[in-house]
Amino acid sequence: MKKYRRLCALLIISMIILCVLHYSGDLQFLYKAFFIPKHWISSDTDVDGKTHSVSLGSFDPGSYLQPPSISDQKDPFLNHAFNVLKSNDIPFDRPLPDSRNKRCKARPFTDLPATSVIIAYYNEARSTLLRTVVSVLRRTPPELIKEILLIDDFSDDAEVGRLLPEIPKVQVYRNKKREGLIRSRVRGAGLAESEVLTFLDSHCEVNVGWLEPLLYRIAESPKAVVCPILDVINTSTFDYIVAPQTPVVVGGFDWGLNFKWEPPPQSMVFRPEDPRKTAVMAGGVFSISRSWFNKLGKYDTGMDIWGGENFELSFKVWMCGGQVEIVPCSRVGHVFRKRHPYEFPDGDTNTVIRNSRRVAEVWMDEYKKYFYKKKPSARMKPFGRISNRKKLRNQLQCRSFAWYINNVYPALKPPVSDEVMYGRLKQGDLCLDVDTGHVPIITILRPCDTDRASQEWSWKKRGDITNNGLCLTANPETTHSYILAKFCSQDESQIWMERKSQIVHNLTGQCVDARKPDIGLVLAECDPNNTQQKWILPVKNHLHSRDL
Ligand code: UD2
Ligand code: MN
Repeated sequence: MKKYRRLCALLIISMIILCVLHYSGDLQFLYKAFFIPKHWISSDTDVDGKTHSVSLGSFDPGSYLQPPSISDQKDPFLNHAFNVLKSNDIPFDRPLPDSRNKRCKARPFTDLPATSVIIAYYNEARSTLLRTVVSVLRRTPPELIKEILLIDDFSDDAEVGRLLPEIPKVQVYRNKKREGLIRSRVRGAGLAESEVLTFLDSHCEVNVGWLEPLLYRIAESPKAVVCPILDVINTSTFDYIVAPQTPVVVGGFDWGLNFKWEPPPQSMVFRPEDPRKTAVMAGGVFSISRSWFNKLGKYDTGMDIWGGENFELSFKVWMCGGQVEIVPCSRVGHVFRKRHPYEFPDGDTNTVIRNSRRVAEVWMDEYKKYFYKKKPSARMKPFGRISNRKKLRNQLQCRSFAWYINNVYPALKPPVSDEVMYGRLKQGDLCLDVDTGHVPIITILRPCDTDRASQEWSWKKRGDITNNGLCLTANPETTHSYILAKFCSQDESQIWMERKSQIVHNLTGQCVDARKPDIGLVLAECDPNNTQQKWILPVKNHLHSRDL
């Protein structure tokens, strides 16, 4: 009996010791040393010149990285739009040339917040994905990285992510269906526990001291959304090509919402270590305070697969009181590809146009007409509901897109246009609209509705009032004093003048009158006292004459 009691006590004590070892972070190394075979690698030099050991836990890179598939051997660019054979040949923990300006090295950073790294991936190559993760662990002081959250966007091969959580700090979440990078990142952000979120693409390599200047800037200015300079990893050779230090390029775009790199405005003088304002971010690699990201409504989860989310986030950051910046002391390499290596369920053009249209409709106010001018087919593409995103913008009390253009991106000039006015032609809460249920199409008054594009009229210098290729038309002989919407023809019947809030028909000298709101708008003798002839017109366009 005594013997039995002693055995029990021994068992309990050893279980307690095991539990302590298991749950105590400090002693975990002892526990793991005994129970799990471990792989260790050495870190690169941190920003302060020190190194640390990086544990890969029980993860074995050798068995993770697999021989190339037959199709990869036949054409190494086929599946990933980069040379996957070359990538597989390069060590997963390779050294990189330190691409920072010398002045970046001397800067001490203390009291930085920690970050969660979020990487969404879809059918990424194992070698690039692993190099992305390992580069983060090797080039970041451990206390600054809380976790690395990988969101597998329902890749064909679920195994790619299955072994990675053996690496300490790495967690993998697999979507139940393909969601696209936007909803995948939002999922990652929802799981993240740190104060700061840092997003990376799944084929990056972070360089020495990449994170500290980003976190430093956010600690200093919590509404700053900060991007590193992106160095180029060559798609064929996987050479790491250091982006030139001068000029540092910043993000810009054209009215079709196509992103481009540009030199910063010439008037700006910078020290090499100063953050630079950028009108938009490239999209994939940046840090943002988690609470700021949440307050801004994260990303628009109505957007699919790829594209447009960088505009949505950049516009709202600027318009709602923050700023988007490039921090030149932070450097991250990225494999820039020439084509999408994956399919888009709805086609890439359709998807990007749909996403861009959501951005234009929610954020670009009257400037969205320039987007449609550049992408006429966008008008025909359904883009889902946007009322919640508009509500969000109202709640946040964000500034106008005109403010954004004038203050953040004055280099983007409106296209030359012969437009004098653009917007709604109103009587009280009613707006001039078309009734397409009739042939010919009649014009009517309808309750104003910002979602109805048919209420947005462009009044040209010559006098035509047009919407979507149709012009207000009245001809006493053919339209019987009704005002119709007909294809624009440059005809006299389509010329209108403004006179003291009245819309006067040039041919007849009569006025647009809403006396029969149910039947349609008509021409009638002008009467300055008739309220049914009085219109609230949009402000005159001061932009159309600006030089380009
Ligand atoms: C750029 C951005 C990218 C994103 C995109 C616009 C950089 C370096 N890259 O395109 O981050 O902002 O512009 O949307 O600024 N992915 C998924 N699910 C998908 C498709 C992609 O998870 O359905 C992942 C993909 O594995 C990658 C990331 O999203 O990690 C970005 O995709 P990409 O590398 O094809 O985009 P990129 O670099 O051409
Ligand atoms: Mn990418």
